[in-house]
Amino acid sequence: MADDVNDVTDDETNESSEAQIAVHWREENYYEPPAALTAQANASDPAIRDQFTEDKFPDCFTAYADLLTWYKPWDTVLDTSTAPFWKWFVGGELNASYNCVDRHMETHPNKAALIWIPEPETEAHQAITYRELYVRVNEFAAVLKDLGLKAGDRITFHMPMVPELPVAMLAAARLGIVHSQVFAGFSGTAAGHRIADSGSTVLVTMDGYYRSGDLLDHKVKADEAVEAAAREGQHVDTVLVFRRYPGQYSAKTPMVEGRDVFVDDLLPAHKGEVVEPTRLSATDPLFLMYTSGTTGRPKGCQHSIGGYLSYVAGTSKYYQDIHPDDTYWCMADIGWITGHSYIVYGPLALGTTSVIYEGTPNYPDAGRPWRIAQQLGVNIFHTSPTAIRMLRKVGPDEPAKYNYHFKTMTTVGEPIEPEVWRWYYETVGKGEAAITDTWWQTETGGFLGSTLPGIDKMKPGSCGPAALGIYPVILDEDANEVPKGSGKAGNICIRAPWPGVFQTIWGQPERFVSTYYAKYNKDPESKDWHDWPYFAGDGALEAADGYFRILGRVDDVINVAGHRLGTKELESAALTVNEVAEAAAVPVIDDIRGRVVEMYISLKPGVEASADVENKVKVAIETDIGKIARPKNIWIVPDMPKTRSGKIMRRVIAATSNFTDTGDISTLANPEVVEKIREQVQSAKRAKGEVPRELSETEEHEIKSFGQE
Ligand code: 6R9
Repeated sequence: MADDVNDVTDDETNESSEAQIAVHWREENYYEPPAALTAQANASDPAIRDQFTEDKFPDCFTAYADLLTWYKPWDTVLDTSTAPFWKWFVGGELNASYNCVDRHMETHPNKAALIWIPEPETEAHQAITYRELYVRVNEFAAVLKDLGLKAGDRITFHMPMVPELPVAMLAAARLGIVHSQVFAGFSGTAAGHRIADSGSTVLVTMDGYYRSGDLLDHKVKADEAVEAAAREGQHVDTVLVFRRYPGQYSAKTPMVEGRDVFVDDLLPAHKGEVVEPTRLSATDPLFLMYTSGTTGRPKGCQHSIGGYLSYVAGTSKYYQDIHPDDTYWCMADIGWITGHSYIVYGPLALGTTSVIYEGTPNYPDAGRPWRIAQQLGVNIFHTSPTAIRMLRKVGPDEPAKYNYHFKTMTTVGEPIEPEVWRWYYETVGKGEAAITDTWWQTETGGFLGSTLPGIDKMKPGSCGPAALGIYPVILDEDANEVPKGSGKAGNICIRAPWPGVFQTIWGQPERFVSTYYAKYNKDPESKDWHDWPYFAGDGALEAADGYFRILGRVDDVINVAGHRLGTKELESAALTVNEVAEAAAVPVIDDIRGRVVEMYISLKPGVEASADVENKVKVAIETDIGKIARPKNIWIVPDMPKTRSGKIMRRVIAATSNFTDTGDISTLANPEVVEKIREQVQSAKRAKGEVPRELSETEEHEIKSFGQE
């Protein structure tokens, strides 16, 4: 496969030519890891790093694979013969469901595997023991088997944060069915595109779920999804509908005869049924996780069974410091990679207790997370900077009111500001917990950069050093290494493969190579991993102490509250509105959500600007992608600033939306429009009180280089 796809151009690596910027920021003080944590930590001796030095690569990662139970051990740790489609633990056989369920059921059946917290506080939480999980996973696997699904088939889930989701994932994994969970907050249409892309014939959903106090009708999205998939030529035979309250239908949308089935109607026929886990190859795919990129088509990142599961087990052990007796709560959604790796697969592979919360963190008030922590005795906590900023804003004094004790706390998804970090550390963590700021991606399966919580000093705003066995390098545009301590930023790359790295983009192997490997590859024929640095698409710099500070995306991706939204996807959605001639999405710095989207629209000749058109654009984006992508503002402008070749200059409108200097506009075909747009947008924003604070140097850089070709 690799041979004919290596000869490609780097069509998605259009980062700014000034990626190598000098970045000056105040060096933050170090915080020592808490002594009590170190005393019990899985990684308590700095000598652990010696086991992962480059001369021990790739064999060092067998320490992670050894955390799993294998039917058959591997013959080759790393096979690079189809570079850069790396193969880990080749020849090995295992089953992810067996590793996350059966083996713990054998040793500690009565321990809670999952604790589910419904959003309404009037509903009791549900603890699901490993034995119960085993029963539920087997019964649902029997349902899937009955539908004729088998290893290698794909299945799409569009499920909220309920225990039925991990049950369904583990049931699919049991049979080798490749699951693709789409975030429940995404629209039916977005789910439909992903069903079509993956070629799924079965969709699994739920009738409804709670979000901020409302019981949402979620089933309606299944109907939209099936239609959207059909438009792309993919037929869905069966929609399996879990009911939020078994036996009672919570949605208004009718069931479709012959296609939709309630899962709770099917289960009794499979009561107590056992489905033997399928022996699968380590290199078989476990799941797809879709994410956004530079083009409109989402990327189905394909993760392997053996490499991925080893990597998330190993990193959960050393970086989250998970022990079997811990109560671990990651507040992320399972619809994102964080939930797959660090709610379901990592923690369950280690046999711990993983908490799942249905709702929003501040429902019914900003004390909710800390009440849950107190009630369940959560001692490891995991969330995003957006959630921390929001909880800090709405309830800065809430954590002190509750009696809980965290030993480690993770943050993931976006850079965290030092002030926010300090609130997390002092107020949420009560000064007792280590913070791990973990940098990684959907594509990478697990952490790439983070401190080891029991060993390393923390530095607010930096993720810390490279994770064990990960060898990053910062390269400039000419592939020169940007030395650590130089105060200069560049493109962060990972020199060597690691077991958690995704295997390919489902159905788009050329794009896999061109987006992630072509940029710094000198010989497309090379079978030597040294020739294939992984291009992460993030700007970063390395301080003299070897700690990395991640600056953000260098491609056309807008990171909203830790969720990656592709500008092309946003723009294509806007362009489905008949009146719209052109659309451009840009990021705006936001104190809670990190970045939010603003959309610029120009209309077809003869069409008048109106609130109606604005509304249509908003609805189109919500329908195509989901409410999460809803733009903060939609600006209907007379014309877009363009280059002479007709390309929209996104950096100019981004600067306008963020009240920063638009930079050089002398090369524009229509420079006069810039002033007009500025006047229109900035006066409207002033009137709404939306003038942002002064931007930091790196924020300013991001805005100024946004969308630059
Ligand atoms: C796990 C996840 C990946 C992008 C990534 C980067 C940003 C993630 C970060 C961070 C600064 C951190 N990012 N963690 N930036 N500090 N600790 O978030 O995956 O949704 O694919 O996003 O998020 O820009 O490239 P994903």
